[in-house]
Amino acid sequence: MNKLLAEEIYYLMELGRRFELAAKEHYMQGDISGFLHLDIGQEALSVAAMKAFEKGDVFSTYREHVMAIARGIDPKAVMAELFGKVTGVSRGKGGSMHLFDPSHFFYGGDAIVGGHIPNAVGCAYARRYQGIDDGVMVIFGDGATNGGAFFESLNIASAWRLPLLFLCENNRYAIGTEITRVAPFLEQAKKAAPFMPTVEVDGMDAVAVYEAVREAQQQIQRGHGPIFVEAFTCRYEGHSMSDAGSYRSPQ
Ligand SMILES: Cc1ncc(C[n+]2csc(CCOP(=O)(O)OP(=O)(O)O)c2C)c(N)n1
Ligand SMILES: [Mg+2]
Repeated sequence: MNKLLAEEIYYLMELGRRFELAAKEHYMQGDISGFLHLDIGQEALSVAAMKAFEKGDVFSTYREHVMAIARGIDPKAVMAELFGKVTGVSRGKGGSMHLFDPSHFFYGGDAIVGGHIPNAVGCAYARRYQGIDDGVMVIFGDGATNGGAFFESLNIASAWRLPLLFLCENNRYAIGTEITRVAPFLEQAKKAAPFMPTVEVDGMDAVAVYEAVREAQQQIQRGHGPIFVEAFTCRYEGHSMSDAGSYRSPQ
């Protein structure tokens, strides 16, 4: 990675952290209503994945403010969306969980855990039909891999060899549930392994994430079908602003 890109990634991580801290403050003051899920701790993963996957379509979870900013969406439009203003990226109708901007090929933000994965499968199918080969990336948490929509998506994306990059942000928790209480193993890539190549990476290492996502995008662009990247990360805050996070030790 060259110095300029490394500096840009660091700048975006720092901007993302400050954005999230400002959002937290405004939430506590009552300026922002509804749900608010902060990305604090996971910025290396969010920023590096976006910078690596610069061209192509992106579908994400509700923990997506930093991704939207790293995608190139104006931070002011993201913050305005949290405030429910018409100047927001989704015209104030989406809120924190539904940042949506087709001009940046960024389709959310989705409040339904795993609900956006089949949407990304459909998009990958459409893009191949259209002859556009940039690829599609879908980002989801470890908890989403326990849902039926996830397995159905692995199945059909694999059967049809779709240009789809599955990116799992494994922060070990689905709200207060530690992943190994509801899955037989920590590594969720094992669920995808029968269907497609899998890669595991340290999600706290921006350079490693950048390289893994870039390489994965090149693979799907070659028409070899989908690929699964799992990045291990850590959210430092509670699941959302309504979670005190008392079920975890500081360690
Ligand atoms: C279908 C569905 N079931 C349950 C919920 C409630 N819910 C919201 S977030 C969440 C945890 C998801 O955890 P994970 O996928 O690991 O993402 P993370 O929040 O850790 O980024 C749950 C169960 C939901 N929004 N949608
Ligand atoms: Mg999780």
